[in-house]
Amino acid sequence: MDAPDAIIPKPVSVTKGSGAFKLTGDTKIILVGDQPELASLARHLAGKIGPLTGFNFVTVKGTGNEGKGNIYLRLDANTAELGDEGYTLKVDGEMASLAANKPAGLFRGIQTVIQLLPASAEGGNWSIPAVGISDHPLYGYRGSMLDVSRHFFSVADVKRYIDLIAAYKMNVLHLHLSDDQGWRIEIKSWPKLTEIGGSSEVGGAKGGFYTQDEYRDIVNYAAERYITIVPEIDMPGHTNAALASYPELNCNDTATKIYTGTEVGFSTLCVNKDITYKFIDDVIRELAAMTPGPYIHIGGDESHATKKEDYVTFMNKVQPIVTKYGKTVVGWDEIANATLEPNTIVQFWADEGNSLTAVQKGAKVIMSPAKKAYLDMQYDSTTKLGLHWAAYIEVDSAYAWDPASYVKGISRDNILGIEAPLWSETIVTMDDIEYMVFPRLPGLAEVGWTPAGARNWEEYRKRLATHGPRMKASGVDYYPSKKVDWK
Ligand code: TNX
Repeated sequence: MDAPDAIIPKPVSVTKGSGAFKLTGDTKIILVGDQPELASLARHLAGKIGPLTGFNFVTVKGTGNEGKGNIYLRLDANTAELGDEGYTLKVDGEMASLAANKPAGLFRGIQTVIQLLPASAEGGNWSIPAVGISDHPLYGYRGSMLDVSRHFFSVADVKRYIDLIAAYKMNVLHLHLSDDQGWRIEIKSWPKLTEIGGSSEVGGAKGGFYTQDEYRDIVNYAAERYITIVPEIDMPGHTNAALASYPELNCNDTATKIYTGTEVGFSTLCVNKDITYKFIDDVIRELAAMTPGPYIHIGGDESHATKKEDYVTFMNKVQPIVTKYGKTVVGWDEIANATLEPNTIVQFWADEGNSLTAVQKGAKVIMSPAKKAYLDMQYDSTTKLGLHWAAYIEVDSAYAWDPASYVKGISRDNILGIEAPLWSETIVTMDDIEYMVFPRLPGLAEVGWTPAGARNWEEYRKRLATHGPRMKASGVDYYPSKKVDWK
């Protein structure tokens, strides 16, 4: 299969030309425009294709008329109709020109350029096939979630995860920063959250947490890849780590014990105490101050230990705290039972009724159906890692669904985008992450990028097969599904 036919996610329009542009040691990356972001985009491209090809790509500013033999990166208002992440790419026998209205579009286009190069080249023939591409995403929110609470993952692991999802043009990483088993973000006004609540994880190992500087480092690393970090503090349930850290957050003023199991639904903040809202205000204030992105996720799932009326009272009090600090609320679908703030976003995971209620209340929805998008679900009954309470999800099942017709009554206009969460009850190492996430994530990235009418499993599985060597070259331990004839 020719490289232009194998791009994931599938571009909106691809026209193949004849011939190819051969990269050499003399190929320059030429930046057309004065915007400072161009330099870091060029560094990103050179940082990927330099080590791949062994060439040292010199980056220079130019006019665009430097002629053949070069790769051009250009910010161009003429591509505005393709949106903030759209781009055009023109490759002929002499040069490659990437243009976009915004830096994010150039970053997405760079991923296409990388995929047009072979994963390895015999005889050093590093050529980009002649092609014209015009491309832009269907949904503005295309993300994945990493549960760093059940098992903690290092800053280096999170950065690697960011790189892996960036290659498939995802633009959101949701970090599940607190749960019963661990509190993973430093809050300076409540230091025991990490001292006690961050000291353990599922199975009883050491756990860990991100200092505020480390969190900012993750945020910046993601931003350089045009990825927004969405931090989640899950509440009022899934809060044992906080309840173990501070007795006053419990209704009986007694701290709970550290929890290292995997049950859900047993913990709750004390909804009727003022200190609870002081605590939340402090946490959200500090979190908002270190989060440039627009969203703060307040969880709200499986609060089985909270009375229903208490849950509604709680969510009605907490949403305004988030908006007070200038952020938009995101919550799991149960939050639809509360009065929703005007911009609150609801993340569908299990309950269609809740999600329909949200839409009826005017909320936008993030589609994360557990039966399709949950990366912790096992592929089949022989998979050693993962769970299967929602479904077994083979690679074809994760791919072959349409967010805009999955729930009757929720259509394109109601949907902000899609997100594929990886819960980590059974996930301990980066290798575990890679095995569960790949190869399903590229398909889910395409679900968010490419219109459903342009997607079909039989065609996609052939494209995915050609990504085997690419994943291998990146050291990704993917699950070699029998549904794909791997190359
Ligand atoms: C349900 S999904 C949960 C998580 C678990 C997950 C395991 C959601 C909002 N809550 O607490 O980790 O199932 O698949």
